[in-house]
Amino acid sequence: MSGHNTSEPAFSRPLHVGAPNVPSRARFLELVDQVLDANWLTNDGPLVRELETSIAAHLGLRHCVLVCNGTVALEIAARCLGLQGEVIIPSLTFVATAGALEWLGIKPVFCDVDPRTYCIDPAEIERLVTPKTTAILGVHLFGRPCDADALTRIAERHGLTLLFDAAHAFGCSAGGRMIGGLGACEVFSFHATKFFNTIEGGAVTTNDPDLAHRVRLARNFGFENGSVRALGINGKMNEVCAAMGLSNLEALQTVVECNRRNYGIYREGFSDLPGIRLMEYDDSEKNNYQYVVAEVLPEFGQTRDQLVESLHRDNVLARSYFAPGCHAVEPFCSDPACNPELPHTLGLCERLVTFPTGTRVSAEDVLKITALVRAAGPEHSRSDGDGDHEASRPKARAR
Ligand code: T4K
Repeated sequence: MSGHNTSEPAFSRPLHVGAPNVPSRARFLELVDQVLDANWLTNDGPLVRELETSIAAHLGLRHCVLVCNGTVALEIAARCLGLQGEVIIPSLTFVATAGALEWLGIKPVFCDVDPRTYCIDPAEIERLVTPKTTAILGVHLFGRPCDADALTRIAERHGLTLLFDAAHAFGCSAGGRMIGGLGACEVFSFHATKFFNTIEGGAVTTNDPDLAHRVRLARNFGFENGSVRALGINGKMNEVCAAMGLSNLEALQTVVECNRRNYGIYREGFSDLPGIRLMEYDDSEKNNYQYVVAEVLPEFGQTRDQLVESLHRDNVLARSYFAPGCHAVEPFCSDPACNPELPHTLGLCERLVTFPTGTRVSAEDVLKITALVRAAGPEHSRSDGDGDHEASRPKARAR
C-alpha cells in the first residue's frame, strides 16, 4: 500500500513501543555497585525498603509493597483479599489481568468498556453480578483512570471488593489524587516497558495496614520474624531491580517531559488528519503520557492492520494493543460459559494502534512518524493510482 517496500525504510533502526526508559544510567550503575559492596542482593534489602518508602511518599499513600512483577502482584492481591468465585474485569486489557485470576482458580467475567475512556463501563457491570461474584477489578487502561466513584457505588451496593490494575498508571492522578490509593488496593507493573521501570517488578499499594501486612507475608513464603505465619510464595523484588527503580524515580520528571513533548507533536501532526482519532489526556490531571494511542477510523482509507503493516516496513514498530481482547484468547475462548457481548471492546480491538514514544524517541522521530502516517492515509490513497510514491515519502513532509 505505501510503496515504501521499493526503497529503504524511513528509519534505519527499529522504533519500539515500550522501549525502556533509563534516564540515569550513571546513577543506576552507582547503586548497583552499592548493592555489590553490601553483598545483600535480595530478601527485603535496603534498596527495596528505600524504594517502597519513596514510592509511598511519591503517591501520597501509606503502604507500597514491592514484588517481583505486576502479575504476581495481582495474584498476591487477589489472594490476600480473599477473592474467589467470579471477578468482573474488562476484556480490553493485557492478558495478565485475566490470567492472574484464572491462575488462582477465580473466573474472570468479561465486561465491556466505555468507548470514551476505554475503561470498564460501570453501566455494564450490574447485569454481570451473580451470587458467585466477589469483586470488580478495574484497569486504568493506558494510564487514564477508571470511573472510581461509579465503581465504588456499585461495589458497595453489592458487597463486592473493588481493586484496580494500575499497571499503566504510575504517576497519573484521578480527581487530583495520585492513582495508587483507590479501592481496597491497586496493583502496579514496573516492567521494563512501563513509564517507570525496575526491569521486572511490581507493587501492591494500599492505605489498609492489615492488607499491607498480609501482602508482605505472602510475598516472602509467609515468613514473619523467622516463623511461617501464612501461606506465601516467592514474590520478592531483588536489589538490582530496586536500584533501577531508585535511579529512575529520581529522574522521573525527565521521562514525563519527553513523553509530553512527543505526545504534543503527535497531536499536532494528527490534528487535521481525517480518520486518526488520537486518545486524549485530561491535562488538568497528572499524566505519564506513556501511551500514544489512536483509533483508525474508516475515513482514514486504510484499516488499522494495514497502517501497522505499512509502519513496520519503515521500522516503526507500532502495536495493536490490546487486540484481541482477553475473552478471545486461551483458555477463556474455549470456555463455553464465556460468551460475552462486548461490542465496544470488539470495535476498539480492530481500531486501536499504539505508537512509539519515550526517551529513545526524539521530536524529529515523531515528526517523521506522523508524516509516515499521513502518507499512508487518505491523501496517499488518492494518489495511489498515480504511482507517485516518492511524493508521499515522509522526508519531504517531516523536514
Ligand atoms: N496488567 C496490565 C494492564 C499490563 O499491561 C501488564 C503488563 C500486567 C498487568 C502484568 O505486569 P508484568 O507482570 O508484566 O509486570 C509487554 C510487557 O511484557 C508487559 O509487562 C506489559 N503489560 C505489556 C503491555 O507489554 P508484550 O507481550 O507486549 O512484550 P514484548 O516482548 O512484545 O515487548 C513489548 C515492546 O517493548 C516491544 O515493542 C519491544 C519493547 N521492548 C521490550 C523489552 C522487554 C524493548 O524495546 N526493550 C525491552 O527490554 O508485553
